[in-house]
Amino acid sequence: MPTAPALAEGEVQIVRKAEDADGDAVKVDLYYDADERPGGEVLLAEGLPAEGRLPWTVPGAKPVPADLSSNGTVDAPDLLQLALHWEANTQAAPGYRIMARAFNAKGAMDQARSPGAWLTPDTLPATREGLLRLMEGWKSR
Ligand SMILES: [Ca+2]
Ligand SMILES: [Ca+2]
Repeated sequence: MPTAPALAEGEVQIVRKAEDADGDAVKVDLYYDADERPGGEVLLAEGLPAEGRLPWTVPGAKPVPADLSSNGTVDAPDLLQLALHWEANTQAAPGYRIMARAFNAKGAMDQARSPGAWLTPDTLPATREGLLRLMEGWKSR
């Protein structure tokens, strides 16, 4: 689960680990939520084992080009573009949070939402996440 805002550019891994205080068997249901507010969650999978990972293709996820200056390469002008718009477009990107519900055999239930969201912006966001993505693109050119 994302613990902070993270760029989703395709498939992600939803990692879960549920524990029961007195060792009862636990089953987990996973949901996604397309906004910040609790409610309106959509079921992804139910009755999963307490521990494991689920690959998920985030709706609308696509590769985000790091070449913001459109000169064909990831370079210093892209960094300047990012700096000029720093944190101006953070709220615009759609994002998905994950919610997990865990049940034990006695019917006890607990739930948790991911603190962070997987973001699916159209362009590289001028945030820490965008900067990290830009640096990855710069290193690998
Ligand atoms: Ca919601
Ligand atoms: Ca460039």
